[in-house]
Amino acid sequence: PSSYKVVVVGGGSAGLSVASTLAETLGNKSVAVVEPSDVHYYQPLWTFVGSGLKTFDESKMAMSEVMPEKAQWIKDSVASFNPTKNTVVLANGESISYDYLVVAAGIQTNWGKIKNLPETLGKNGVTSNYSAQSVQKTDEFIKAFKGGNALFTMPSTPIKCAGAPQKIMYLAEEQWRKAGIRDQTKINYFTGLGKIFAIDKYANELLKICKARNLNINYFTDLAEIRPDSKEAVFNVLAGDAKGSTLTLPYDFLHVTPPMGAPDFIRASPLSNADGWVDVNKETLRHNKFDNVYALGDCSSLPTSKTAAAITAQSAVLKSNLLGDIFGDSKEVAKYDGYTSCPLVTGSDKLILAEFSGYTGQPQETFPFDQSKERFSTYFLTKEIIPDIYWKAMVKGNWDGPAKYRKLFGAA
Ligand code: FAD
Ligand code: UQ1
Repeated sequence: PSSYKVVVVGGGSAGLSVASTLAETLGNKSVAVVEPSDVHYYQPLWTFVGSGLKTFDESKMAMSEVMPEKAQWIKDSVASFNPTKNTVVLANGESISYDYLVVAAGIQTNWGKIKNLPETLGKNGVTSNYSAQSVQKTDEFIKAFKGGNALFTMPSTPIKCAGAPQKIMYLAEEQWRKAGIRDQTKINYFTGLGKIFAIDKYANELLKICKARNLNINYFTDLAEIRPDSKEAVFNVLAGDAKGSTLTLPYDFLHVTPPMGAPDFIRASPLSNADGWVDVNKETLRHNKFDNVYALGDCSSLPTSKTAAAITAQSAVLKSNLLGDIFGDSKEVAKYDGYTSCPLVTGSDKLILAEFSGYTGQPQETFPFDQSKERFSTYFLTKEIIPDIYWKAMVKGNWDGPAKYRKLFGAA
């Protein structure tokens, strides 16, 4: 069987940001990346693609272009893990052994958990920014909309980028207002959770925007079924007096954020915790049972909000600790502080840049101004500068996130 110093599972945002540095440091063919996809997506751009502000092509790159030159790309999926034998088994049955393992396989979108969603997605006004197959339909359906009932959903499960389900609502509302059909349009947001955003500083501002723009927020309501023939959406009511009942609403436009969860092959493995995520120490990113295993990004148990921005800080910590293991140096153990960020786009020229620690629940803002206020500067940064940072630095292993700028600007 083939053998590598480090095997990285997944060539997404997390996998590449780690594999690039490791391959560069450890040399030719010491690092393997197991990744089945031909295409790498910069998914944060999909909010902009779904509202016609960026093209789909700008969100993708051939995997062969972004795969680190000195890494061995194994174009297959991992089917199972044998951490006691230091091997992974591929879908093709082949076994690969490693000295160190990094798991970065992302989160699984569970479309099938909503009745009739797989067959209705991308048709008759039903769409989602959460799939490469339907994100362009969002833009098409927003522009074709002639008024009526528009629904936007957010599930009760953990998801990647917890702000994205509402960002597209703000962008759609703006378009419908500009098209002169706003007074013929009712907009409802349904969330399975009890808050619009986890951190109050940002939630309070978002609620003001919803009120001012007549966006109706419904809490503890979880999409369960789509009835394409009658164009109705059925929600489970999760709390309150009507708990246990269902709510049925007609729709003319429906943006769905599907339930998500740990990937099945991780959940079924010895690496997972009770919830299915790779069970790592929240500061060191080292596995809680297997010392030579690390994880980061959306598939990890790290108890913070799942974003690419969070990975910028996580990858720096992981690389420092893993290279410390390999070279046996006694430098200080690096610790992740839970940093994450969600650029909450609220219009085609403004944004609230939420930055916080999921561990403390406190804001961790980079810039010396109040980021909870809508601004053009942070919109421009997110739309025009951060994508460049992503392609030119992050996937090459050279972006550790904004922590050093935060310090430069004087924050603690
Ligand atoms: P991914 O980037 O999803 O990569 C996982 C990789 O693992 C994939 O390439 C996949 O093919 C591979 N894989 C899966 N299964 C296997 C297997 N069995 N074997 C081998 N490989 C496998 N983040 C932000 O920071 N800011 C934003 O504004 C933002 N907006 C978003 C908007 C939308 C609509 C979406 C969908 C996401 C957004 N995100 C945002 C979240 C961000 O895209 C993710 O958090 C990030 O991509 C996670 O990186 P990852 O490497 O963990 O997973
Ligand atoms: C970031 O570094 C990053 O990764 C490249 C993102 O992913 C899309 C982000 O959304 C954000 C906000 C950051 C943070 C960067 C700065 C400059 C605040």
